[in-house]
Amino acid sequence: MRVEANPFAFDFDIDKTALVLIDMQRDFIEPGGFGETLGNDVSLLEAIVPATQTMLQAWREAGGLVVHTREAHAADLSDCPPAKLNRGSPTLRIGDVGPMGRILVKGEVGNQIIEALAPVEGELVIDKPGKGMFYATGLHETLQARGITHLLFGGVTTEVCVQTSMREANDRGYDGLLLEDCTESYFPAFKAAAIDMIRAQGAIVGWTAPSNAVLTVLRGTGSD
Ligand code: TIU
Repeated sequence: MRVEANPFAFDFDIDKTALVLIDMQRDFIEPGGFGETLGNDVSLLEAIVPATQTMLQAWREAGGLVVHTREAHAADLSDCPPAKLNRGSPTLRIGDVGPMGRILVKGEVGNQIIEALAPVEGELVIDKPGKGMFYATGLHETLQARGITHLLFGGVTTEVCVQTSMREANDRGYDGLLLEDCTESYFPAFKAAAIDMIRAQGAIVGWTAPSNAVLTVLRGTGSD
């Protein structure tokens, strides 16, 4: 399949491609979670949910692999380095108890993927202690075992966990495409800059396209 993308067309085979949704968990999208403790207005991020849901549904219907990630730490925080735990001056730190349970801790209410995008059987759910999806997760080996070579990315936030994951993927030999309307930042200017820098210099990190470009080919009306 060929998707019209920037800076040029993105070719992929569904059987070798995964849709990766980064950290669409309550901690970042709903009030009372990690995103808000950092001083952010979380309402911006909700806006991508309908487009992401449409993309997820179409990808499931096409039979493609779906990977959901969550930024998540063990209850004893043994996988959270002091450099991450003590950074800045959030109102609540990782592991503290907030309105949705302990911040960024596995199993807590806030750590769950939002209902609209909840994983279904057969999909991968990866808990990651870092910003990037490959660090300390074993995901590269899992994707290699399944013959995955291409990745479509959505999720939050664009310039933090999504871009870090795309860069990690790029260095591991994957071709990655960012779905522009399925990703968001607390800082619109950072989202725009991340999109620009990903596709600059002849796709130095990867490609970007609106989700409709992918939906068009999945529905069989695009170029092959
Ligand atoms: N703060 C922020 O923009 N993002 C994160 O801390 N994690 C993710 O991007 N998932």
